[in-house]
Amino acid sequence: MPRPPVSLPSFLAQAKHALHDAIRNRLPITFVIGNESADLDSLCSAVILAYLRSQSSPAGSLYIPLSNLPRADLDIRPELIPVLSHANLQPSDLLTLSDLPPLRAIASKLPPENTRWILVDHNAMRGELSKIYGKRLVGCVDHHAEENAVPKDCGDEPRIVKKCGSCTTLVVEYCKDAWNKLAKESHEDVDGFSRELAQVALGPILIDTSNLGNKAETTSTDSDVVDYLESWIKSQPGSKYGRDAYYNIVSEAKQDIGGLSLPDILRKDYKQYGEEGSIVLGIASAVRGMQFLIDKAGSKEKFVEVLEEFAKERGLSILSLMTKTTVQDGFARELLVWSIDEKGIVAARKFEADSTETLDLKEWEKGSLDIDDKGRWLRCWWQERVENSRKQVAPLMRAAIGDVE
Ligand SMILES: [Mn+2]
Repeated sequence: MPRPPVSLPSFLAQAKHALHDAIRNRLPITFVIGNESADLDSLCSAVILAYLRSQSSPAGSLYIPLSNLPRADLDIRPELIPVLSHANLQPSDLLTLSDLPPLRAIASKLPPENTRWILVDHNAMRGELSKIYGKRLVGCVDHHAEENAVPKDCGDEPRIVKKCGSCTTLVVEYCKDAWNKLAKESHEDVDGFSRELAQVALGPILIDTSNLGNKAETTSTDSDVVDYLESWIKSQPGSKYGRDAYYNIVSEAKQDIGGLSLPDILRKDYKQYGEEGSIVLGIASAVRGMQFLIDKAGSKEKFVEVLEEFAKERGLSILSLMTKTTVQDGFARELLVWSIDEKGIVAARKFEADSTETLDLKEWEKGSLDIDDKGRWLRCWWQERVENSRKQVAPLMRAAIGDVE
């Protein structure tokens, strides 16, 4: 008789143990890792895919879900708490980069040839890990632009890159048959594991699609998967679940960045592109508006100083900051681009020339943040095409960089 699926907390404890064992004894291991912004979507996608693949693997293979961030950065993601709590999990139960050997020793303690990597919420590895493990990709499930880094034929592992509001939607869609089979075969506490998993999956999907309300991002697959997940929860007698209420709780936790410092807000949802020696671009995304962030810093001058320090610490040529804010007629986006070296300035100007129309960029507050010094260039705009998130803006910036490199 098939064994009942283990609970999510037990699964994560098993995964942690298996990872340490693999490091100690040089054993083969398969990771599922989200992108380096390590947002709710990335973190939950990795846990859900790894869990369902592990529980339904006939050979009993274990997939290790790895959150693409250092352990300390879990603290700046308060939105994890209301989502994970439904599965009796805390953020500290997640596996993070801090569970890996230190970078200087990683290639000997965790030899690339012993590892397989499945990417979720991205489809090309970046940063230090990619230099060591970038050739060990065996699958991906993602909703960003195709980067052709994962082999086309992934055999038994998924290779999905398709437009969707949330990567978690694609993970659930891919695993649905395995999930149904698992629930049917196991007689013990079926509703328990499915209900908990469904709550964890709903968190990022509702956040990424603005409660299925963002028409530009939401697809019919997102809505279908939300219906599927809610059917597990609602089948529970006495369930108090309400979609709006759940969305509001998670969304409020995510907006609650008042207690964070400006550098913490910048690194909370941050992605970096390009290698050392080339034009390195960083894009931070914030859930509050530019004026809130300026007030946080104290003044416009201090705000720019924090940006400059953040960019220098990371060796960036260009730092971009995307914000979301509310204005009279609803939701608005602001876009800031800050270049601190000559090659960055050339690329940033190229982006301005190419994308002002595409993104419908309009001068922000009479250009009061803009800088045109020797070796420093800053522009801040209202981005009137509010439907374009970093998913669309990053490729435009990277194309401008590619044109001048
Ligand atoms: Mn995503």
